[in-house]
Amino acid sequence: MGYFNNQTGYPTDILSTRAIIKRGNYALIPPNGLVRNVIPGFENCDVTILSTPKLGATFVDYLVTLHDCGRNTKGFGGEELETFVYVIDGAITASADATDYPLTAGGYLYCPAGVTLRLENANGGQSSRLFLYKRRYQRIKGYEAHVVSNNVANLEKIHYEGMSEVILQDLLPKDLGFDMNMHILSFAPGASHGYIETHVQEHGAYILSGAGVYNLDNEWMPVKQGDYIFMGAYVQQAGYAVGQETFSYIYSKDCNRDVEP
Ligand code: UGY
Ligand code: MN
Repeated sequence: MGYFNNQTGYPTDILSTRAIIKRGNYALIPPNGLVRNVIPGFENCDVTILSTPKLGATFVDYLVTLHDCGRNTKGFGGEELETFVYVIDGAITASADATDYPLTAGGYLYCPAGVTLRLENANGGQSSRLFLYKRRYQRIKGYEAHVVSNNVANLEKIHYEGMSEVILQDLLPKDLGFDMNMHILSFAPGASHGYIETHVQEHGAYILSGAGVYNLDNEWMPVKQGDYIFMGAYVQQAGYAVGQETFSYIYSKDCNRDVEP
């Protein structure tokens, strides 16, 4: 149920949810239960805020539906904020300051701090869905990030840690000017991580396809396309793909910076 699935009104069964919220640790947020958040600058859009500092994240993630004439032309991001948009489905024009980037499904645009991101639906009257991210940029002397736009269809498919059934795609350059990256990890049915990870970096992950059984904080739970997962610093994490389809998710990861004691 919920606006995101066009299922509102009287319930047909006992109210229940798969959502699990462990602030500062991890969260599993399925599409049922999402609500709209009004954010100045977004017109003809449904916006849902996902991870925030209130959940324990150092970044903010959003799901955005741009309806007919949907747009944010006021600008998203700011002086010290880096932003990233990924097109889940549909077609949009994204702009980095005055430069336009037409994006279709799988297309993305990264704007470094100080470059404003603008969004406009371009899907012939149909809606477009976006995964949107922002974070306070951690500057280091001598390095700069820059605007990046591409489509995942053009990216190298890397065998993840030697496993041909698990494919990694890096959406941003491995350049010290970048303090974060976006990746897509895709598991063939039956494939899994090689081990349960424990690391300081945080992730915000949106499941693009398929289904899996995922370990968060050493608990196994079913997850599927449309679910969002926040993984906080150090939380145990790994997954198995189940069913017939490739289990694939896009996720952010902070990188290339030391930690202040
Ligand atoms: O890059 C990562 O840390 C990634 N393998 N984590 C994850 O999939 N949960
Ligand atoms: Mn990880």
